[in-house]
Amino acid sequence: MATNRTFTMIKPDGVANGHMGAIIDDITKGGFKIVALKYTKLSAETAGAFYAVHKERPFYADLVSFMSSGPIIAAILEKDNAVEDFRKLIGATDPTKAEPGTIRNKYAKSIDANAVHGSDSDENAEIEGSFFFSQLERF
Ligand code: YYY
Ligand code: MG
Repeated sequence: MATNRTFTMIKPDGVANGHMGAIIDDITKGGFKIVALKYTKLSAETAGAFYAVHKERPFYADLVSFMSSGPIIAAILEKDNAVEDFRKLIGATDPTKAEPGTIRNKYAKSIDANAVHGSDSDENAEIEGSFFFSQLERF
C-alpha cells in the first residue's frame, strides 16, 4: 500500500541556478506538505553512500562528484500517494523526455544535472528520509 511520504533533494544545479524558490513553490502548489527541510552540502563520501545502490553503474563517479559539488536542499514531503505523485511532478530522469510543466522539464539542463531527486518507492522514501533527518526533525 502506498504511504503518504516521499523524500526529495534540490540538487546542486537547481540551487546554483537560482531555482530553489521556484521548485519549492511547484512542490507546495503540487499539493505536497513539507514535513522536514534542510539546506546542506554533501561530502563525496556522503553522496557516495546515498547513491550506493548505483555504485556499479557507469555514471556513479560523476554522480557522486556532481552531488557533492555544491549545496543542496533535502526535504521530506507528505501527500496521498506521495512517491508516485512526486515522480509525476518532477518528470523523467532525462529532462529532454520529461513532460512539459514538470520540474525537470522546466529547470533541468541534462540527465546528470537534473535539478531534483525523488524517491522511487515507499521503502526507499523512508530510508532516504532517515539518511538526512532524525525523528525530531520531522513535523
Ligand atoms: O530516480 P532518478 O533520479 O530519476 O534516476 P536514477 O536512474 O535513479 O539515477 C539517479 C541519478 O543518476 C539521476 O537522477 C541522474 C544520474 N544519472 C546519470 O547521470 N546518467 C544516467 N544515464 C542515469 C542517471
Ligand atoms: Mg532513482
